[in-house]
Amino acid sequence: MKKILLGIAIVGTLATVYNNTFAKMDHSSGHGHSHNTSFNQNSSVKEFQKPLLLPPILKGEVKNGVRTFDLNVTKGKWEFIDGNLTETYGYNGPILGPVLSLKKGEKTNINITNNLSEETTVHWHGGILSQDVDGVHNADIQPDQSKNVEFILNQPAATLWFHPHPMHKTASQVYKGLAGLIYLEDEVSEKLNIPKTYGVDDFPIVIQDKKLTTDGQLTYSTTHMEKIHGKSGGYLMINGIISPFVEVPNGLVRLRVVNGSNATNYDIDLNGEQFYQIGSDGGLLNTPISMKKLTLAPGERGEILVNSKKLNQKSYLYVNGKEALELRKNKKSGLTTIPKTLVEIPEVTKNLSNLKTRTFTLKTTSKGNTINNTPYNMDKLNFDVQKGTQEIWEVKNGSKMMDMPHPFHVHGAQFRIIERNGKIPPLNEQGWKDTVNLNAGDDVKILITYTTDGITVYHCHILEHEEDGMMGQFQINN
Ligand SMILES: [Cu+2]
Repeated sequence: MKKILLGIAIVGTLATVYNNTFAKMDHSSGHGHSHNTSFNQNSSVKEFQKPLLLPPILKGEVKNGVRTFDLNVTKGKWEFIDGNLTETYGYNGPILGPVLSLKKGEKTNINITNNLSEETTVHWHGGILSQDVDGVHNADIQPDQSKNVEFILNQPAATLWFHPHPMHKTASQVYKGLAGLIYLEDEVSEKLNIPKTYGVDDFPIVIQDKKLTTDGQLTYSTTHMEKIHGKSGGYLMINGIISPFVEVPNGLVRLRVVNGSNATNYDIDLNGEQFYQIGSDGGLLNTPISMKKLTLAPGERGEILVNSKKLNQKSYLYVNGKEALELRKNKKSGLTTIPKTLVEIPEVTKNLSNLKTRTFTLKTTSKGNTINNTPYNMDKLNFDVQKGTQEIWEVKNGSKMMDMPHPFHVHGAQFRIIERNGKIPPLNEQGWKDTVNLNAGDDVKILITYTTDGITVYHCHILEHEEDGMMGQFQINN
């Protein structure tokens, strides 16, 4: 009898919280853009009591020089809120996925099994890969089917990630939990004296926000407003945990931050304390960049070094002004010296005037989401290019009325930002990028080189915009 009563009491508490959620949702959608997203106050969650989830880091099994992995796309249950099980998706587990530890130039073989009751694909975001393995075209894996994918990543060490990319199901499957990381290392990154002990001084930090329904589920649907503004708000979480803590050594701590949200831009800071950005989407930067705030749009990554010696015993990583992760110092000592230089990134040549320029205007209107006023058509190529050529792409956010940011993502390439609104981009945007954020009215020029084969897509990484048509495709001719 007592037990039953207790059960009712818990349900009662949850219901209150979820009602709160709805109040917040209405508030945030009414105010529009994701940049000012308000998150739940987490009154149902004991803050900073749960440790940060550390996904297993897999080195695979080397057979005949090929590093092989098994990746099972599964359904699961996850306790976002204490005492409530939410139905989720995950790779090899109930939520998110493992970290695949890969080496540049090495043959990688991944055996994917789909244990969902709907089709899925796996896209290797940031990987310079051709159509046959990119996980977009003809890539559907039906329920209970397997697919074997083999590729070589011949690109600098970087923190990449993988997520589903099936037509019209990308947003819902990512939202339900499918996202894993790739730690790509090379000879340069292995020699650098930076934190690299996984779970000790080197941590994956996947930031997301998700709304739970009144019965605590992640049921995915989009209102008309969410098609315009993206699905944003609800509970802020790091690696699938609301308000976790992590123990860090006294010294340098490396955080590999991934914006894994569907539609929310995150401003990340340490309440005014300085930190250093050492990596962007496609690799390490030339030199560590001193910063007090890092902004990441959906799909973007940023690696940062935090010197915990300068922090209190307990301090916080803030996301959009909210304490998101408690950094708790343990008794271990860490590295103390930040290297002056990291990697050599070729300079973007000054003589770009003979390159062809293409223009892409991303626009959200009440009628829908388009690039160059055209919604995505899977049966139509928007243009074709010759393999090996370089072009300048001028990408514009034309959604002036809507004031929406659009993170522009290109598959199968790492590009460089040449100009942001007519100026040299900030230092932390001068490295390798596969996703570039455009605020309303922004005009960004990127330098892109085509080295892959087949049909490649580009799209807004607000997943609701992508699925509504803010995507295009082109053919790279051999
Ligand atoms: Cu967009």
